[in-house]
Amino acid sequence: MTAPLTYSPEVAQALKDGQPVVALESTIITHGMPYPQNLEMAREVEDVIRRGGAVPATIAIMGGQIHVGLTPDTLQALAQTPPEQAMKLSRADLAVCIANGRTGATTVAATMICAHLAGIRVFATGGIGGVHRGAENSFDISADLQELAQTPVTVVAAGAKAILDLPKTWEVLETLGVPVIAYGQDELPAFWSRSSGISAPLRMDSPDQIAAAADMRAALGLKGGQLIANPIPVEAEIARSEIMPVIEQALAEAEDQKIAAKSVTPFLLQRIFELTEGRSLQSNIALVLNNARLAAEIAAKMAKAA
Ligand code: PSU
Repeated sequence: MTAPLTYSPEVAQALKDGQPVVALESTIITHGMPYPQNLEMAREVEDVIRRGGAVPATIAIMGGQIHVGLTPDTLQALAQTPPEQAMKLSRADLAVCIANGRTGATTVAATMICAHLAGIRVFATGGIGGVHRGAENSFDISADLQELAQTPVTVVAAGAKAILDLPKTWEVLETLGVPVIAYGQDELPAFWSRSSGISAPLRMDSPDQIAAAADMRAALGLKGGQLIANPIPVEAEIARSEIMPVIEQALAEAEDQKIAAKSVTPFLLQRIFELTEGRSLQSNIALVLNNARLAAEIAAKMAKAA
């Protein structure tokens, strides 16, 4: 039995020709942003990748298949699927969803698995999952971290989402042996803000360096990927001093309402959206586009080196 992969014609051709391809996830579409902004973001991000000279491959599970590259109609249908009708897939539930013919959106972890199966080495998203605040009691740690430790895909994100316990997230990544590389600055970014107050373990300043590091990891036989922490553009950022109280309020509400497990992140993103009157969503979209731009450049360097 082989993995049931269905490629869009554009992605199939690019992979066959060794052209640069960038994977994109679908949980950000179904669970991370409201309609219609999610659809606009998904379309724009694909355009940014095309303008960067690469081919976008948005990944989602439908009809017992892993779709790698979606048609415009499928993308629209996915963006309009209510979150409760699409499974939020990570490593644990990916196979169940495919085997049972259900519809599923891939998180960072599941997208990495599918991208690797398809032979795609670069993936752009907003922010990875990580160690949730209070994890010392809840044990809520995203499977995204383990995935970065075992699947060889370079993930471009604006850091981990700032709703998380960022210092603990970086500690776990270090323990797991994941290279965390800040792009163009010495400090780790914090999703909506460029700064986190935490210095980055590694720094790189060009797509060339990132592509070379990925190739070297493979040459050394080291498992796993690398995380590129790309700061949000200055004009789109929400300062830390401004966003932190909002995050605190959303977290307190989540605790009061006993929101748990996979619902925590979507709940917090939605509350922060309401509390910032939509600004957090504008920033989120801007950082995803910025990550897509860099991912396309990295994919181009990797394709050239191959
Ligand atoms: N980036 C965003 N918004 C999102 C996500 C990423 O800008 O909603 C999704 C990714 O799919 C990531 C998931 O894997 O959030 C993390 O969810 P959790 O914290 O439940 O592991």
